Amino acid sequence: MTDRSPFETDMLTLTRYVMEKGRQAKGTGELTQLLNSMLTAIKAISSAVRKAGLANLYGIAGSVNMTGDEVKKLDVLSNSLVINMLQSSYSTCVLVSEENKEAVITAKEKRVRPRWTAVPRVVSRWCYWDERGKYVVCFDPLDGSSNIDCLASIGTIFAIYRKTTEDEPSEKDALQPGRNIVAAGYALYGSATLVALSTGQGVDLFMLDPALGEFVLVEKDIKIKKKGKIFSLNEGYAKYFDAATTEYVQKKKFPEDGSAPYGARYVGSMVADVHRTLVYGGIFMYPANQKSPKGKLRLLYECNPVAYIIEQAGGIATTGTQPVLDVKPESIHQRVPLILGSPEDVQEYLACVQRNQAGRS
Ligand code: AMP
Ligand code: P6P
Repeated sequence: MTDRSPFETDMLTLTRYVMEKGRQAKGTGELTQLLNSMLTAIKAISSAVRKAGLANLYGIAGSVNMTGDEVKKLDVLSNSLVINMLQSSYSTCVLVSEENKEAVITAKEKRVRPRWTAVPRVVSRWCYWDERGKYVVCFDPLDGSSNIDCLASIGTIFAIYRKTTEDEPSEKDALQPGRNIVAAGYALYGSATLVALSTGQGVDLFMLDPALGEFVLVEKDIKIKKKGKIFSLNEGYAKYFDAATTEYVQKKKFPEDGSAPYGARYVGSMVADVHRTLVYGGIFMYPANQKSPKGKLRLLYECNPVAYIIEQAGGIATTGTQPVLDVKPESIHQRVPLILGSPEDVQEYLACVQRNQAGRS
């Protein structure tokens, strides 16, 4: 009788996966520490999101609950979790968060520990060590938080860069193009909690097994369809669309080649819309419009991470005029237009852009 144990005994957890990749890379272990610290924060956020209603976490920052405890908004709590987990990983020097106006610089801790000389009680020298590491992390701790109260899916998004100068850490270290990303990913708090992660060799998907408290590999090296059947954007702004977006959306609704119209899907929570696009194919768009001339989404901690994931999965991510990952950031909260998804769908949109630019010139 074969052993039909209900428990997998050799599951590939994300913690194990990250450690294996770290060993293969023959690194110092700093990035492994950083990734596992990020995953700890994500597990804690997942727990808070699932308990929010019970734990009265929906409240507005600064309000107090019936027992007099301060009620933190979920995104404020999530931000603290990520900052604390990353800074205690001894691998970061600069953090940029959607929740913080300024970059957070990891303190250069001075640990003082007297070393006794031969003469007892004479302090010979002080010891210092640096709790800073070499990585810069840009993150949105809880994207789509306006959807929390209606229980729509929300997410955490992050991108990791190497500090490239010997200067004192500052927000300038975060102003790197997405091409420099070392690792990026997102967590989706939906019907289950999922992590999509890439360290430059494709995209792997992991699902949180609550019984284990671990993320387990569910799909390796996922690739996006060449062409999908879904378009995703907020059509409530149709009045503000530019000519290219208007033309493209019209083509999806009333195909000229007699093919079936595309389906329309829009959650209004970017991680949910991007993940659906990755898994089902199609196109997600938050283009510039008259209301948001640079688009709404933030380059460093929303667009770059998802653009990196989509490119690693064989898709395209563009601002409409250049690949997102080529944009040289000018400020840490800079916005850019974002159009991403299946290559053939994005290329069809770009053809509309070129036609309309030609029409204007
Ligand atoms: P480290 O010495 O840990 O900072 O790693 C040096 C470089 O090796 C990183 O910047 C990555 O390019 C690669 N690397 C290290 N650990 C990992 C990992 N766990 N997964 C993927 N790549 C890694
Ligand atoms: P709109 C959520 O607030 C968010 O930042 C993204 O997650 C989402 O894609 C976008 O805004 C939705 O914006 O203008 O369509 O409500």
